[in-house]
Amino acid sequence: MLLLCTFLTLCLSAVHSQFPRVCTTDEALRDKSCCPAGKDGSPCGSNSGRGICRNWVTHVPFPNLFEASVPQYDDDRLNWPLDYFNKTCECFRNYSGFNCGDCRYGFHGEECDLKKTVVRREIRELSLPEREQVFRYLTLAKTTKSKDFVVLTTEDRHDRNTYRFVDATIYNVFAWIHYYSTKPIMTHSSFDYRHTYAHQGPAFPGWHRLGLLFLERQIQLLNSDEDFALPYYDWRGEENCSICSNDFMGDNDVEGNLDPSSYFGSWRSICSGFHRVEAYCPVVDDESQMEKLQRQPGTDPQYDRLPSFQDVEDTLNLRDFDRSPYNSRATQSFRNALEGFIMPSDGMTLDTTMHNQVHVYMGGTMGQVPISSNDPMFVLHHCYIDKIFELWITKYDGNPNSYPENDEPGQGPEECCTPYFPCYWNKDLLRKSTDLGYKYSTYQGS
Ligand code: KOJ
Ligand code: ZN
Repeated sequence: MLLLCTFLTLCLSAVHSQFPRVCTTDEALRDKSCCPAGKDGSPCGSNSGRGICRNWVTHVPFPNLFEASVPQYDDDRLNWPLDYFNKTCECFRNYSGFNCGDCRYGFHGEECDLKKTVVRREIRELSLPEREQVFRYLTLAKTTKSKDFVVLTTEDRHDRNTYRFVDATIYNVFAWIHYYSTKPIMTHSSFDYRHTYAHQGPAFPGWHRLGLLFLERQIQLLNSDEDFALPYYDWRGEENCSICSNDFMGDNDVEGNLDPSSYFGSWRSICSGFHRVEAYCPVVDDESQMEKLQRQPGTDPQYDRLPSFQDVEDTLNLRDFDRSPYNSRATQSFRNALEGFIMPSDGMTLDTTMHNQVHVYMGGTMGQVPISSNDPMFVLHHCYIDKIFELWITKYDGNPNSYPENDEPGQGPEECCTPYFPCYWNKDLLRKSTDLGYKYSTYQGS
């Protein structure tokens, strides 16, 4: 019975992100078609009514970027995922994934008709065996090659002939997704640093929510543990990082090296060399070239504090999800205070607060946007950011209609959250977390 369950779980592999291995063959890329066979052998599982292969419906382009006076763009991520695929699976009912072989988040079972809700708890709420299990699962994800996904690497983003799809471990696919979203947008002659797909706009909370769902689901499948839930770190009012010790996320030396004997002491960062704007993830398959994780909590005198209880309360008092100009200068915007570009207390003064403040407080790997997701601290931090997002949704009855029209590339309400695949509309992540299969414990603080 156990064997059968394991077999079924493996067959229903989760397929929720770029790039599906089977869609990166020369043939699939040439045909721009990603409609792989489902379990029944037919494209998108069409013979068993799971889905169909369909032409992509084009989305509204980004008016600001395509005005006649601005340079031409040839960034592969614009109008996601059209540069790669214009034929994809449309899955019916609760089926999901690139071949409709999986269930939508929040559903399980052979017919994907059973609802489930896992509970994400504060890391200090877990017993020692529970915590060690989380760390074991994360380590297995860090060391197990993804069978469903590959990642993109190139030394020269302008030359498509140099693009290569290569193997990565499950955790590294997750880290790569964040890396890829943060690269400046490429024009024919230069790079546009003003926009990014996951940050500085209304997509920020939902984009990170989808990343966490992806990692959580991958870990559930890897361990045949449908109940697995990611933990969070509620950093409110901490005098120092109390989980930066060897029984939790690891101690570090004065140079910022994680203690080699701590759980994550031997982890290395995929996509080191991130500052090279013309490359995608240049360091991807040579272990020895990858930097080890670095962390220096509280050592930068400018950023030596974590946000307070009051900061979180003030952020939750901002009623508007986001406001014009929908970037890092938006005032009275819940999203911009949560992301941490304005002070929550007045919703106006530009400062490094909340989400950004925690990144720079941690320093090292966490403080560098393109590679921050390599540190599992990123996962715990972003789960708490997602909990605050969820508290806002509950307080103001947030729903997809609360998501604003805006001109940031890839951040429109009905644009695909970039680079996830298959497409999730940005606005569809602004909904109750129980609709997506999880909720948060009520943790009152330490
Ligand atoms: C890392 C990130 C991020 C912000 C910062 C600090 O991933 O989003 O560091 O500004
Ligand atoms: Zn981020």
